[in-house]
Amino acid sequence: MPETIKNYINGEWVNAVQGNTFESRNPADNREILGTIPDSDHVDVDHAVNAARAAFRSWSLTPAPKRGEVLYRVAEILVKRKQALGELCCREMGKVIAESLGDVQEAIDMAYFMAGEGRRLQGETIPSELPLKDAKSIRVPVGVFAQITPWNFPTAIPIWKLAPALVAGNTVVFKPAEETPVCATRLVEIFEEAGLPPGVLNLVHGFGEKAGEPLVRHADVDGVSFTGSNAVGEHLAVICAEQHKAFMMETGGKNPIIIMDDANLDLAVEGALWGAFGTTGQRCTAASRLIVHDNIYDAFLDSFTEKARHITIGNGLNPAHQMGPIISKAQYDKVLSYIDIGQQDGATLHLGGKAYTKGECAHGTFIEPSIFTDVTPKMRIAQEEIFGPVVSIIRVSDLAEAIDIANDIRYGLSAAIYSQDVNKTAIAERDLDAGLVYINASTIGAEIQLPFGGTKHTGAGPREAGGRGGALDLYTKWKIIYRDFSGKLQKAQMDET
Ligand code: UN1
Repeated sequence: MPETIKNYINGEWVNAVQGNTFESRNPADNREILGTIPDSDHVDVDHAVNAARAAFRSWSLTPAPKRGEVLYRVAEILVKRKQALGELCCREMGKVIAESLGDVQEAIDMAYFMAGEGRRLQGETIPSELPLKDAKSIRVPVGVFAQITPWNFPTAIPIWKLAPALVAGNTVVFKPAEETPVCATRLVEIFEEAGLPPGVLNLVHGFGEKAGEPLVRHADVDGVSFTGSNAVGEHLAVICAEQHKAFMMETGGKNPIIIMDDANLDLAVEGALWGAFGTTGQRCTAASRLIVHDNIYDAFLDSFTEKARHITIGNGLNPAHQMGPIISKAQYDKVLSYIDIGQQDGATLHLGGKAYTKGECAHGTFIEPSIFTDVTPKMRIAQEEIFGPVVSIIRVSDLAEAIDIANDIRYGLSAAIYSQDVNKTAIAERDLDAGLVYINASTIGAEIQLPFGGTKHTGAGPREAGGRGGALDLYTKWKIIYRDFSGKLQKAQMDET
């Protein structure tokens, strides 16, 4: 029997008011239904926002270190449940168990990190230009936040958003991806268990048009944090601009790895495999373009292809499997259509390119690791985000050409270079236009204590993760306090002292 999942509003677990539901299924085996999920609409959203609004004053006045202590307890519970949450992530999202456990670990890291922010959250004291007067800046919470999260990191990304929002004193309505609602529910249960007061965090399940958009548009929502597609993000950005809402979006990537002729070849091959096929290519940080120097091209391609051919595909709960399924039939169709587009545009399908349906995999949405060669930089497969196990290899003859091609896309999330020449890596570090640059490492593996996000069409607004310079810049606004204790009228810019 699939579990009956509920919304969480004002500390109560409730069905959607209209009583409609949808199912969450295992993408590795679509016969397995993980839960029956409330298909919420604007009425449920309204209840959740009202609860968040009502809880805001008292939560914002709770001392930040106390708010941080709730997150500390969340982290402790996540540690205890890591295995169970990892297995659930694997069943609901499909990524292999080692990566699913990594997803939970990233959530743990963030919960501990933001718990500590409860004892920092500092502003500055700055000298006044006048005597007997002082000045300081303090961070204050923004208000009620709508947080809309993707399915590809069903544990980590919700905590990336929830932990900084809550420690900063905001209240939240959380609308998780419709593909991974059971994972989201387990997380909210943990916040409840950790002692978060009713109304501070509310969970509304459902789909973008019926639940997500009314949430973003709601007059009582002060800020929106969205991770997902560019199309949706850009649509929400317009709404938030019109309504003067705090906003951040983290959207697409088309991340390159440059492999120079002086690279450590084995290391570069390993990094390229991990970047291209880790998480079945379903990371916004996935490496979908390999920009390879002419002199090392054949050796690289041989080794890379050989290893990609041996990647084991299947249900991620089996630790022998290295690559799991594509999240949904819609994504699966999209990835296969890009494989057609690549061939129509004249690239050579060098490996893979087909659905993988052996044995039990016939019940899931699996695609083989797929490699395109003879790719030119302007082809659609080299420009557009595919979000699947498809990588394009582009041949170059020097570093300047490699960097130009790396930057010649609308995105700028992550970029990497493999080279043992310190001068070349320093130039790449300077010139790669991306929010994250990796030297002799793959495009994936960002750590939560540093800001995460990118340039150009990859996102807008403050960065995710990190502390100051990152998420806290979204979840707090500055208030500047001037205090005059001279007992007389002093005029800035005019009084001679
Ligand atoms: C994402 O793909 O949306 O660096 C996030 C990484 C992970 C986060 C990825 N730590 O790949």
